[in-house]
Order: sequence, then structure tokens, then C-alpha cells
Amino acid sequence: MKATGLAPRTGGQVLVDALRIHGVDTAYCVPGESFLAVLDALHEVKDALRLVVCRQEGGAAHMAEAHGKLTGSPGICFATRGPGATNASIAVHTARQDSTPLILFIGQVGRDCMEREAWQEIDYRHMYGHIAKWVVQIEDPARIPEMISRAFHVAMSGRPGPVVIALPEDMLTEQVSVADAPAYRVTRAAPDPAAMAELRERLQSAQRPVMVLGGGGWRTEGSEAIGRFAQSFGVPVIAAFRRQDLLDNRHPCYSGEAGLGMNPRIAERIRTADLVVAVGARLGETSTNGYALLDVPRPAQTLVHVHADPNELGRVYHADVPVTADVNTFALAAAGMAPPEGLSAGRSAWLEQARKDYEDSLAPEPMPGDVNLGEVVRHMDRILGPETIVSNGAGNYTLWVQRFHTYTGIRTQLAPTSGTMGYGVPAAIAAKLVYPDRPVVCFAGDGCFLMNGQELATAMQYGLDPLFIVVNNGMYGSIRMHQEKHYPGRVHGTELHNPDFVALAQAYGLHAELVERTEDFPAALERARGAGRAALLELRVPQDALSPKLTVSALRRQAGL
Ligand SMILES: Cc1ncc(C[n+]2csc(CCOP(=O)(O)OP(=O)(O)O)c2C)c(N)n1
Ligand SMILES: [Mg+2]
Repeated sequence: MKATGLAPRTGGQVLVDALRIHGVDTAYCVPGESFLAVLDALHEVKDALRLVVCRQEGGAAHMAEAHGKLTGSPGICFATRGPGATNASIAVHTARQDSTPLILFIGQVGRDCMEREAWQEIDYRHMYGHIAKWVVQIEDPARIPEMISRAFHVAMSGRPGPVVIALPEDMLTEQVSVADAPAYRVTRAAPDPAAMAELRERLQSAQRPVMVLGGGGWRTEGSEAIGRFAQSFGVPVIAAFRRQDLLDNRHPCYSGEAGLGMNPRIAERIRTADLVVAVGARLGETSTNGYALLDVPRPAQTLVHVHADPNELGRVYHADVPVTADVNTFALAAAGMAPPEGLSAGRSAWLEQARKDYEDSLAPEPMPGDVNLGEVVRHMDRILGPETIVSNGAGNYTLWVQRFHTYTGIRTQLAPTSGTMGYGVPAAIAAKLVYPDRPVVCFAGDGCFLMNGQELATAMQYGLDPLFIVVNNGMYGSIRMHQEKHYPGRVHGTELHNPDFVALAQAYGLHAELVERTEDFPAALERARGAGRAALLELRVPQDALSPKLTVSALRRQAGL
């Protein structure tokens, strides 16, 4: 140890001090003996840094990911080596696809037995090499301040994303005298003024412009500025898949979501636009109907592509105006540009039609069975109000949630663009930890719910009161839909025999009820809200109702069955 005049600390203490310097107030974990020294250091600061103990690392890491989405700062998760690290990997993938800042710490085997395939040993640089933004193993406790500083910078800068840090067990117990590093600072690239001038010109001459918002790193001022920009230039705004909260859906320019199961009118609007201004969106598979709405690599539409990561520009599409910029900085610059004198009649009509199509799409349509999910979502919106945060995972039930719910602005939606099942439950728990006073509703399918249903115990342990709405159709409905489309009538591997969800939730200590008719939902919702604790409402829906537009019976008729 070098003589530095600094008090010696264990690696675990240096790490926890670094987390506090970087502003961390919450960490999620499932404990492991591999990082006992960190747990002990956290014990020292337990009033300043809350440790949330979870039941499965997939739940813990998804809570940390949702925490990162909601706060805009890296979510923090600790998992043990081997099985803990493999369980947690699902959220590293989510954070990658969703561009969420996340730091996953993994207890690693001791340096003295590394590379022997010691007990639970994995080389995380290989395992996470492709899905994390950066992976490091800290071999020397004296370098912890440097590595933690770098981890926060990497997770937050450009396109945000996940960082994985392996912590050898004996490195965490080693004493070291080292100075702390200061808190990270985020750089925000500003758009090139020449590109902004070009954007303005192109917007002035366009007949059918659309803006597509997506990606990570958005903040309130960016979202508000993009709304002002859209309004002053009269541009319809389309949200990329599961990015519906980037602009308040009540804004006169908001025109719906380009995602899975896309409204054909939105697809047509993007396809026939003469100018697409993509801000933060990668224009990936889910937002382009499988890369069909814009030609690769040279779209027929004029493309202005704004992204924080220059590697995304020119990766799939050749943009006419590529702009490397932080989305918020771009939005503020765009909102400051002088708007055109007045919109041509054609441009006004284009905008009005886009908004009208969106508003028309909000009217729930009839569906088979006694519970109309569209009506349920609309009712919930009216009662719970604009502060509500809504989470979901993957499955066809999300098509109703994402179509009929009005997202009222930034950070009101927790929905994985990675399409992972099991996300809604842990995300809702994290939302309640970040915003205890806001209503939080998790929608989950019967399949989705049981992927992380064990985290109901975590909600109860911390006295949190989200509302869980389980849409029970007795099947992996989304896969059944594809099965019926491609192999009609040959149902295999998609049927589910479920537990009694009400009894299950009650066993965890929640208020729980079964709702079998739309008209019973309002009173059940009131009782759930008044329960004073977490609540679960199970909605029974028939298998026939595959999506807001599709039934099993219609598909079978088409197939002549
Ligand atoms: C972790 C994970 N495993 C598998 C899938 C594939 N998958 C997508 S949707 C789905 C079915 C979801 O079922 P459920 O939650 O009951 O919703 P439903 O479609 O029935 O409304 C499956 C298995 C996935 N997206 N994520
Ligand atoms: Mg289901």
C-alpha cells in the first residue's frame, strides 16, 4: 500500500463512498456471499443509501433499469456471480435496447482462483461483451474511484446504456488508501447550426412532414421544447415503439405510436411523408414495420436524423441531414428557431388529419367476452389522472394498454422496447420507490405476471402500493396469435393453466379481486384504491380476443377452419 496520508478503507467502502459521491440513493439487490464487504459498507450508510432486497435478480435488475428510466441517472443493481449474474442479464439487454443508464455490479470469485472455472466463475467481459455498453473487472481497489467515475460517464453519455462491473471478492476486502473521484458530469453535444438552418428550410418547403420521437436520454425540458417546436412548425409527432410518453398525448401535434401492431394510418403517414425528422429514434425494426416504411439504406423520404450517438447515423439509413446531438439540446435549439409565417392549407390539413386519426383510434371497439380491456383502460385514465405511471411487459394485452391509455408526458410510461416479458411488475415497484405519491399501475398478462410475480413480496416488504392488473386469458396470447396466423388450428405450447391469481396475491398480503364484467371494474378499482396497500385486479378475458382488431374465430374462418 502506498503511503498517501489517507485513511485506509476496504474496496467495499471505497465503492460505496464512490456511489454516494455520484448521487446514488437507492440500490437493488439479491445478496451473495461474493460481495459481503459491499453489504457491510452499505450497512454504514443505510440511512442515506436505501438497499432494496428483491427475490430474483431478474426482478432486481429490472427494478434498477426502471429506476434509471424514471430518474435519468444510472439505476444500481448488485447481483452475485454465476447464477445471480445470469439471472440479472435480462435487464442488461433491456437497458441496452431501451438506452437506459444502468450499472450492474457482480460479485466475482477471488483473484487467487480466477481462470480455473472456480465455483460460479464466469468471465463477464465475454458474457456481457455484446449487450453491455462497457464491461470491466476491477482488479485493484485503488482503481475503484477511476472505474466508478468512468462507469457513470459511459452509462450516461451519448446514447445511455448498461455498464457491468465485476468485483473480485478479495479485492473488496483489501485495504487501500486512495482519494475519491468527483461526481461525473454529462456532456451534451449541441447540434451544428448549419444543420439546424437546413432543417428549418426543409421544414418550410415540406408538404407532408412528420417527426418521430424515440430513444433514451430525454428530460422534461427536452420533451416540452419538442412540443413547442412541433406546434410552431405544424408537424405531426409520432412516438416510436413504447416511447409514447416523450410528448404529452394531449398535445395537438401528438399523432400516435409507430410500434408493433401499428395503426395502418400511421404506417401510411410515415411511408408517404416527404420529410421525416427522427429525433432520438433509431428507426428500428419495431417502429418501421420491419424496416419497410423507409427504404434501406436510402429512404424515399427526406430524412433528418438526430441522434446522440454518431454511430447510429448512417448505420441503417443514409440521412439527408444527419445531426449528432443530445436530444434535449436539439429540442431547445429547434424550439428557438423562427417558425414559418403561417402554414399552407395543405400542411394544416395534414396535421389536423394526423391528430384526428389518433383521437378516433381512442374509442374502444367491441371485443368478445364480458370485459372490454379498452373500456377498462379508458376508465382507469379518467379516475387516476395525469400523474399516473403505467408499466407493462410483453404480450398482446399491451396492445390495448398502449392504444387506449393517454400518456401525459415524460416518464409516465415504463414499457420495454426490448419486448421482455416480466417487466411490468418490477418496474411498477421501482416507480413506487421513486414516486411514492403518484398512482402506479402495472398491466401484466397471465404469462407476463408470473415471470416476476415473486416481487409482490418486495412490494409488501417495503410498504409500496402499486396496482397490478392481470389480464388473464389462459394462454401466451401473443404467440397463440402468431400460431393461428401461420399454423391455424394447431395450438401447441401456448396454453396456460393458471393459479388462482386472487388467492395468490392475497397470500402475499395484497388486496385482490376478480373482475369478470366491464361494469364491475369501476367499483373494484375504487376498492383497490381505498385498500391502503398494494392491490391486484384479475381481469378474465376470453382466448378469442387476440388483439383489439383480431379474434381466433376470424383467423380460423379466414383459414377455412
Ligand atoms: C422473457 C420473454 N420470454 C418469451 C417471450 C416471447 N413472448 C412474447 S409475448 C409472449 C406471451 C405473453 O403472454 P401473456 O403475458 O399472457 O400476454 P398475452 O399475449 O396472453 O396477452 C411470449 C411468450 C418474450 N417476449 N420475453
Ligand atoms: Mg395471456
